[in-house]
Amino acid sequence: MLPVFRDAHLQAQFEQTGYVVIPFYDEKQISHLNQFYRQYHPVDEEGFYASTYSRNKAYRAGADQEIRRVAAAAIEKNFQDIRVVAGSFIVKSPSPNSAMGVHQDMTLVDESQFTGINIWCPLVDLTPHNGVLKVLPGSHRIRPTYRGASIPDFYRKVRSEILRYGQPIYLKAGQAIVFDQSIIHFSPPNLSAESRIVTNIFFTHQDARFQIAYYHEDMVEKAVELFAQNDRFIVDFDQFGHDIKQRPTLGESLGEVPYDFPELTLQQLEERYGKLPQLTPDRQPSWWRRLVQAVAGSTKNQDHE
Ligand SMILES: O=C(O)CCC(=O)C(=O)O
Repeated sequence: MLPVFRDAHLQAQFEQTGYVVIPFYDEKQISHLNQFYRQYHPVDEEGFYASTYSRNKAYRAGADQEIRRVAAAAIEKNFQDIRVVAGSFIVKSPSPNSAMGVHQDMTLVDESQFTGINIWCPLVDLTPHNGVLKVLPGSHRIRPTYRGASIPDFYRKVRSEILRYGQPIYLKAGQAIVFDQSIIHFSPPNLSAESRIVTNIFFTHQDARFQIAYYHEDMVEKAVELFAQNDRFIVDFDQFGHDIKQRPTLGESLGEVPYDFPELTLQQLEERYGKLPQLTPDRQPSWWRRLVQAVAGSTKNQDHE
């Protein structure tokens, strides 16, 4: 990929594992962003909620602008030749229903040349109980795909195993994980007493153009249709939180490519990550059992930035 980190070691680590951890906000910035979020949300939404889901464009745009403004110095310090596309809040209010299932983020750029990257930064310390992000290291390299809420995931048969392979990234407030959007990731529910507020900033190389993908399962030759999008896409796209599985109503169709992503098997997963020990039912935490039930046979149905 074209380098985007100023530090060559971070760039190499990012390419190898699909993520790195960096210091990002200081205490003043954390406190400011908390207050900013609270102006819009004196009361949190139920469970998992991203500002990109909101139908309120003023809120989506306001969050975007303020998060970018506050993060500008840290972005400048760490990255080069990039285009910052969107900032958003991702919040998990305390609820057993706030888990985010196993997924990769939707395709947003031409990944044969570029990488879509998230800077995901919590405003609270993460613990095993408040919705820590878990990643499958190196999974961005398993195979190239097009991804989107309408497109079947290539790892759909091994979702429950992936839940066990996931590595928690215990960030302190203000530390960020910078991850390749194609890494497989998920997060357990927030079972603590406080909301887990995160800012997410999506960026890519300055030369990348946006494209999203939609799956035509009704066609005889199953196909993925690509749609070019302009730079306002993430803020302007209304379908994120609502009809994300429908054919996009925004953007210009670039035509179709065949859908051809072989499914990941348990054997392949074990070859990469080693065999898992047997898990007896009494050793399964209750949130894990719920998450397994929730993801069994389903896909992440609300993609977002
Ligand atoms: O905030 C979370 O817990 C999950 C976020 C996530 O999966 C994403 O940004 O794609």
